[in-house]
Amino acid sequence: MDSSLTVLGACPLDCPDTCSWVVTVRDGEAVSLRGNREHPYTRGALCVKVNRYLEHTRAADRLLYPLRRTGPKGSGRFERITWDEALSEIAERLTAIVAEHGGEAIWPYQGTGTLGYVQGETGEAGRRLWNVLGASRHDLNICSRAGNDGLRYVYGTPGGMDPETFALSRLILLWGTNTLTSGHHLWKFVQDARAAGAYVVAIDPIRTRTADQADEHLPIRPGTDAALALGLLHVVLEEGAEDRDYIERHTLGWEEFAAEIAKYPVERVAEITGLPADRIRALGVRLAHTRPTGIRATMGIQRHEGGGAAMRAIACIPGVTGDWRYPGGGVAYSTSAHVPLRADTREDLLPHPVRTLTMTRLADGLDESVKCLWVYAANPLGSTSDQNRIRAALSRDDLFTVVMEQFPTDTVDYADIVLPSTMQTEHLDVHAGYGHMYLMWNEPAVEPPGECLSTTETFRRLARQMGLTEPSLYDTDLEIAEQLLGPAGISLEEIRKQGWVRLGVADPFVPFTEGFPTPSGRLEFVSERAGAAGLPRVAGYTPSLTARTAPSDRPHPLTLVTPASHTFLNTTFANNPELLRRSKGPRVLVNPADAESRGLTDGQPVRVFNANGEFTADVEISDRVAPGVVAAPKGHWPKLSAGGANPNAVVDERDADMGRGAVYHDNFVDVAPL
Ligand SMILES: Nc1nc2c(c(=O)[nH]1)N[C@H]1C(S)=C(S)[C@@H](COP(=O)(O)OP(=O)(O)OC[C@H]3O[C@@H](n4cnc5c(=O)[nH]c(N)nc54)[C@H](O)[C@@H]3O)O[C@H]1N2
Ligand SMILES: Nc1nc2c(c(=O)[nH]1)N[C@H]1C(S)=C(S)[C@@H](COP(=O)(O)OP(=O)(O)OC[C@H]3O[C@@H](n4cnc5c(=O)[nH]c(N)nc54)[C@H](O)[C@@H]3O)O[C@H]1N2
Ligand code: SF4
Ligand SMILES: [Mo]
Repeated sequence: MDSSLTVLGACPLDCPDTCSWVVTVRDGEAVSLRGNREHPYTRGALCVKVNRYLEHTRAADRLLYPLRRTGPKGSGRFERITWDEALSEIAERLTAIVAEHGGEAIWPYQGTGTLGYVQGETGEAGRRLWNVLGASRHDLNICSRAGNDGLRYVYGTPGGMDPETFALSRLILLWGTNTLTSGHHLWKFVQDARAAGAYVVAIDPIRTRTADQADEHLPIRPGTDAALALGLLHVVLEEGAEDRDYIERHTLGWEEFAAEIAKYPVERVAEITGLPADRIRALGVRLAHTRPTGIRATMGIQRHEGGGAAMRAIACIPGVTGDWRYPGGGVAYSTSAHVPLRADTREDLLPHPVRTLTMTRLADGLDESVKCLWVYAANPLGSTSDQNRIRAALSRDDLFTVVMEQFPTDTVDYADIVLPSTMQTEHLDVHAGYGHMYLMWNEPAVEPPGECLSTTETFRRLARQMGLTEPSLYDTDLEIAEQLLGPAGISLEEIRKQGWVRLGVADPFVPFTEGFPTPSGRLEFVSERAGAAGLPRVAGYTPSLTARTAPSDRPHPLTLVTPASHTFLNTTFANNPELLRRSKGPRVLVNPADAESRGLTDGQPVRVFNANGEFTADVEISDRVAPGVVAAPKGHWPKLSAGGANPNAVVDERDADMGRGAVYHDNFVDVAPL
C-alpha cells in the first residue's frame, strides 16, 4: 500500500520562471520533487539547479540550530544556543539600540533568496515588525531597478509582453538576456515561433549558449545598446516603415525623438557598438518589415552606468514600429507589474518617518549610524558590490549583526547571532513569476529539520519576546496569504487546489490596448518626469563608464562582465558539491588576442584585478568574448574560491543612471598570471 501524498509548490528563487513543482511525501519525508506538468508555462521541467533542491534541503552544511559567534568576526566560529537564548539576546540588544540611537539604527537588509510574498522579497515578512520599531527602510534595488525606471519613463510601468506570446513573434531579439541559462522556459515559445518561420537574434557581448542557438549573434560592445536601438530605428525610418498612425494616436514627443534618431546613422552606431555596419543595417531592415517583432530584454542590459537609458531606448522601438498592436509584439522585461498582489506597506505602524537605506550601497551605508544589520534571504558578501569594503564594514565591533540563513555563507561568518531558516518545502508562501502570467501557491510539504523556523515565525516570536502588542504582528501565514489574495479577487481555495492561477487577463494578453499608464496616457518618447529627475527629457543614448572612457583614460584596459552562472542562482547552490563541480570552478573568459598579449595559457590560474581588489579564476581562452572584454560568472562563494574573493571584489559601488542600480557589467580590470 502506498501511503505517499503529493503536495504542490513553487520554486522560490529569483528566476523569472517561478516553476510549479510537485513534492511527493512518504512517512513525513519528501521523497521526490518534480516539475508540475500541468503548469501552462513551466510544463514540468525544472532546471539543472533545482533538480537538486531536495538534496540541498538535506545538505550536510545546512544550518539547523541558532548559533552565537565565539571567534572574531569573519572567523565563522560559533556555539549552538537555544532559540530562547537567541531571542532574548536579540530582544535585549534591539531594545537598547532603539532606546539609545532610535529605530533607524537598524538596517533590515533583505535580499532575493526567496521572492515569496509571505516569506520574502515582496512580502510581509518583517515589514510590520520593522515599522513598529521605526527601523530604517531598505530599498531592494539590487536587481532590476534601473531597467524598471527606464521602462516607466516610456510606458508608465515596467510591465510588458506576456512571454507566452513570443510564440507569435516573427522576429525575436534576445537582447542582453541569456535565456537558456537564466529563464529557460521561454525557449519553447521561441522554438514555436521559429517553427512558424521566426528569425532569432541574440545581442550580447558574450556568445552565450543562447547566442549559439540563435540564428544570428551580434557581439555588441558592453553598455552601448541604446545607440544600437537608435541606429536600428534610423534604418526603420530610412525604409519608411514607421507606423505613422500608431505614432500619431498613441505616442508623445515624436518630432523630438525622431531628431534624436537622426543623430545615429548606421556608420556612427557601428563605431560606438563595435558591430559591422552591414549587420546593423540588415537587422534594421528586418525590424522595419517584420511584424510582430518581440524583444526579450532582461536585467543584464541595465547593470551599467547607462543601463536605465538602454532599456528606455529599447522600449521606444515598438512605439515606432507599432508592434504593441499585435500579440507577439513589444518588449518583455518583467511581468511583475501585472501582478495584482499589493502588500500593505503598513506605514500606519511607523512611530515617525524613517530614512531609506539602499541595498546596492551597503559598504557606503554601513556607517556609524547603523548599529544593527539584520540580514535575511541575502548574501551580501557574495552578491553585493565592492566586497572588500563590505567585509571591512561587517568587521566593525560595535555593529550587532543577525543573519537568518539556511547555509553557512560568507555573510554568516560575520554574524553575532545566526538564526536557522526553513526552505521552500518547509514553509507556506505565495509567488508570482516575473517571466509569466501566473500566481503560484506553495504548500508546506514537510516539517522543518532541526530547529529551523520560517522568517514569519521568527518575527512573530521576536515580537512576543519584545513584548510588542500590535495585533498584526501575530497574523499567521495563512492569514497573511488571505490578506494578499483577497483584495486581488483570487480564491484561496482555487490557487491552493491547482497550485497556480492565471492572472485575470485575456489570453493572448496584449498590454496597453487601452493606453499607457503615463501622465499623458501615451507612450512617451519624451518624458517630463525624466527631465524633472535630472535625466534627458528625450530617450537617447547614455554610454556606460567603460564605453565612454577613451582608451588612454582607462585605468585598466579590459571591461569585465559578470553574468548569471548556469549552475548557481546568484550565490544560492554554490556550496552544492555537484553543482560546484559542474561549474568547473571560478573561470574568466579571455579573448585569444588579450590572452596572447598577456602570455596566458588556457586553464591557467590568474588574478583579475583593479583598485578595488582582485579575485582568482582559471582562464578560459575563447572567442566567445571580443578583444577588450572579459567575463566571469557571478555566484561563487568567496570562501570556497581560491584567494577568498569572487568577482564582486572588483565591482565598483557606483550607481547606474536610474534607481541607483548596480553596475555589475561595467568595470575596468586587468588580468595577470597568478
Ligand atoms: N542559472 C541562473 N539563472 C538565473 C540567475 C543565476 O544566477 N543563474 N539569476 C537570476 C536573476 S537574480 C536575474 S536578475 C536574472 C538575470 O538574468 P539576465 O537578465 O539574463 O542577466 P545577466 O546574466 O546579468 O545578463 C544577461 C546577458 O546580458 C549580457 N550583457 C551584459 N552587459 C550587456 C550589455 O551592455 N549589452 C547587452 N546587450 N548585453 C549585455 C551578459 O553577457 C549576459 O549574457 O536571471 C535569473 N536567473
Ligand atoms: N557580480 C555580480 N553580482 C551580482 C549580480 C551580477 O549580475 N553580477 N546580480 C545581482 C542580482 S541580479 C541579484 S538579484 C543579487 C542577489 O543577491 P542576494 O539577494 O544577496 O542573493 P543570494 O546571493 O542568492 O543570497 C540569498 C541567500 O538567501 C538565502 N535564503 C533563501 N531563501 C531564504 C529564506 O526563505 N529565508 C532566509 N532567511 N534565507 C533564505 C540563501 O541561502 C542565500 O544564501 O545579486 C546581485 N549580484
Ligand atoms: S530556478 Fe528558475 S528554472 Fe529553475 S526551478 Fe526555479 S524557477 Fe524553474
Ligand atoms: Mo536579480
